[in-house]
Amino acid sequence: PRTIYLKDYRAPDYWIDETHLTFDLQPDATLVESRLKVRRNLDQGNDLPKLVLDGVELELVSVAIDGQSLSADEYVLYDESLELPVSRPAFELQILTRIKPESNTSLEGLYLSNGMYCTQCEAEGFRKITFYPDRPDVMSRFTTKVIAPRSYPVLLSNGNDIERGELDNDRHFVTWQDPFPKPSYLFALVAGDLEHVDETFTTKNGREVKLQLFTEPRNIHKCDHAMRSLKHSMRWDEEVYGREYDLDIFMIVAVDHFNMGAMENKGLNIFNSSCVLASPETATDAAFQRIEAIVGHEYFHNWSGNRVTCRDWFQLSLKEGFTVFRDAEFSADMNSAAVKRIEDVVLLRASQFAEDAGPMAHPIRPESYMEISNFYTLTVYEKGAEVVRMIHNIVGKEAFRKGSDLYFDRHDGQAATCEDFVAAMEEASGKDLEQFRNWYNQAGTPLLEVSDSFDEQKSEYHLHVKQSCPPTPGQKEKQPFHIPFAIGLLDSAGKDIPLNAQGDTQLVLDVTQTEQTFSFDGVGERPLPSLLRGFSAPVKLRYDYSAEQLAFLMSHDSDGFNRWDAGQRLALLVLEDLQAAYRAGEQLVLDTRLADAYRAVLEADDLDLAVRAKMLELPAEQIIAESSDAIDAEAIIAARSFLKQALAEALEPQLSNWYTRLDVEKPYSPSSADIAERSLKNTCLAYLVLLQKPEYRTLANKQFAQSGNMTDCAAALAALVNSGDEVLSRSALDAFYEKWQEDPLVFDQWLAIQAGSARFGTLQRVRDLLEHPAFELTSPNKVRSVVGAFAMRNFTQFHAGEGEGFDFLADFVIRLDKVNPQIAARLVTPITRWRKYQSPMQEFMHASLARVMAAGNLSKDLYEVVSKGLA
Ligand code: DPP
Ligand code: ZN
Repeated sequence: PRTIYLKDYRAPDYWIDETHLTFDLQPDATLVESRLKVRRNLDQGNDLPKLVLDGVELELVSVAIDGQSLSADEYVLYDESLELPVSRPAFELQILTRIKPESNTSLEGLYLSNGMYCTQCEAEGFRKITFYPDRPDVMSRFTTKVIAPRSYPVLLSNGNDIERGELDNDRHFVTWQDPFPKPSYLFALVAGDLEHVDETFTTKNGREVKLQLFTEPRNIHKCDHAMRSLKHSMRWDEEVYGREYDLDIFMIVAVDHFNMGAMENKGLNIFNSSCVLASPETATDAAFQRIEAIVGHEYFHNWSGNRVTCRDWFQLSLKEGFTVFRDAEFSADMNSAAVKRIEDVVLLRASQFAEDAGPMAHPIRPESYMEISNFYTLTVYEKGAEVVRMIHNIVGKEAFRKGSDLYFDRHDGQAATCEDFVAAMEEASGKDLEQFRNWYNQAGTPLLEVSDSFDEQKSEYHLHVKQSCPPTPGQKEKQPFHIPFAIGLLDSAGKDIPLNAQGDTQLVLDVTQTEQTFSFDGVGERPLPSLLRGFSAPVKLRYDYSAEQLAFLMSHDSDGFNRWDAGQRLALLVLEDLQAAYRAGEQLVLDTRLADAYRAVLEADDLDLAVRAKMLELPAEQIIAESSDAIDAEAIIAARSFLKQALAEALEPQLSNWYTRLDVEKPYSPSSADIAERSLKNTCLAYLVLLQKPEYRTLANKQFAQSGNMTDCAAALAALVNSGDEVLSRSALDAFYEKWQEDPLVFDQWLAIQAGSARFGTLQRVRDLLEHPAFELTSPNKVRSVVGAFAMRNFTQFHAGEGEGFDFLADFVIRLDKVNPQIAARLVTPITRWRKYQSPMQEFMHASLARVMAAGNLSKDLYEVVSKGLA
């Protein structure tokens, strides 16, 4: 495969002013007629170079220019493109192609999902529909006529429905017109036997917008939450960003087979059903919150993505990083802001840091790719959002809003770059972001090493900060970053010390050099620093805290995030000691300082319940792994599972107390207060079932059998499955299956609980699940629920034995690559990180990865990830 470079970007030779499409839908032979108004881009010259259109897996039926059909010797048809002669600077091009939605399992382009036609065009799926300049800087006005048998009553595309009618042979059609020019990746089409719920939204300027959510009839009762979330999003974007919706209709369609979470097609969002459908009986709190976040995310794209789109795919973070930042702030406003921040940082530390330290590491604006699908990553999305958050924090809230207004106004209707965004922020705020731009160019997670000194005589306190960034593929040396470093200083009573004449107790230090010292005077006693408050930059922080100091911060820091983070750091210290003891063959003993700190968390009377639950969660294995240079999986597993068990024993009275207090029956609501209660209750339950006591298993069993909502039911099931009680687990799993086998989204949870269980999800069990009659290799949700849950979220069982799990993954990925390359390339990542592991795990992983390569004939997607993993 060919590598594409950012430095090679060139504006398009031709514009497409209008795109007229007609689809005659048939499962094995859909005809796509496209009429394009083509115009020479005169900025590129007055000559008339050949017109090159992208096209993949298309059957070309005919081509005509201004009504003259071309014969086969007048054009050149390549594997992935069509080259046409041009003799006029403006002309109409007519192309007829035939495609087979039925056999399209890649889920890019036009395909069938449970008998429903749908599309996914981002990033480069449109070229599987028709020949087209499939690049985001070519924006065109689309008119789309959809023809289908009447057994597909609902026919949708982007924009407004302008005409409909009946045709012969029991067929009908609907024509849609989108008044906003858009790139091909935002095109969408849906046809099916769908029901819908309708609502209206009145925009701030009094325009009525019709909101419609389409699903298969069996799911129609699961739309309320998404609809409510949509209205909240629309209001929020008006209030916080001044952004109003711009069409008369906004539609969301739920489909079962979908590679991503959802897609922001103009006026017609298409969602993975798992990210839109929910009812209290079938969806967990986490799902409710995910739905709110994703509905918001896709809606927010209408401005940050659609009205202002990306010039090229290297700029992906322009829309994704910004939109993730927007949806994170939306979720924070709708729910517990502290918990949202904690969850985002956990994701970053557990998964993005690993990406930044692995063979696919890339800056949020990559410099090259073979397959762009591989760059829809945590780096582009989550780190990209952190970069926008840093800008927000550097320029301040008001200037940020001015900057975003300027950006939207200046680039409305354009395909923009990351540079355009930073420039708008710089201009609106008057802040110099020159050095800050390094965040866009450089990969890797920076490390901040902090030490301090106190001059008692002069009452002066000094923070010494050193920054570095490890080498990443293609980038050995890094320039220093501009890192906003939020800090506070605590006195011995745990109170914040004023840090300047104005009495501020928190400052954001501008770390810009490799080494820097910050001084504070008038400090009466040696303070305890609270560093990187609120996770003010996506970096690793090293400061030599003692266990006692961390316990002190856990109960006194005025920054809620840092209270939680001190707990994480303390747990990591303890886990490090336990790993060392395990390796030395010593008996593992519980560090009572951690038990005391956790007890204080349980007993504190001022602590938010949701934050309290988060504070009782030990760092995930991936986070522990990330904090060591050479991962010793066995020691990590032994240390963590010992610690969990020991904490359960030490804190039994408090845990059981909380469980009893919160175990009250009430109608389900996804409010943050109720979510907090369920979260703490189920955290306690998860600890309690580890004690070999029948009473707690009875409790779990009772909760499993009696709870009326999926949050409590699934938590109880997971607790039982993790308890190690084979009989109870089996019978609960069977009962769950009996009850929910007809609901694919609940069935997915049944799969994931098993495949993801440290106790239950063994390799053999995972193999059995793949053989389950309801498992489908063509369903990304099912694949993620079994193989994703095992290889990415079941550290214990995936790393068990002598690499059998890695071999299994290799075989599976080779098989999946023939069906769905995008998902195959994602799933293989765990074994591409082999370099970070100790021997012999490292050799096992490497051998499995090499086997994938040796299988040969890999898709571009999988080839890129595997070859970079082996390089
Ligand atoms: N659908 C994906 C997202 O919204 C890609 N744009 O992030
Ligand atoms: Zn997005």
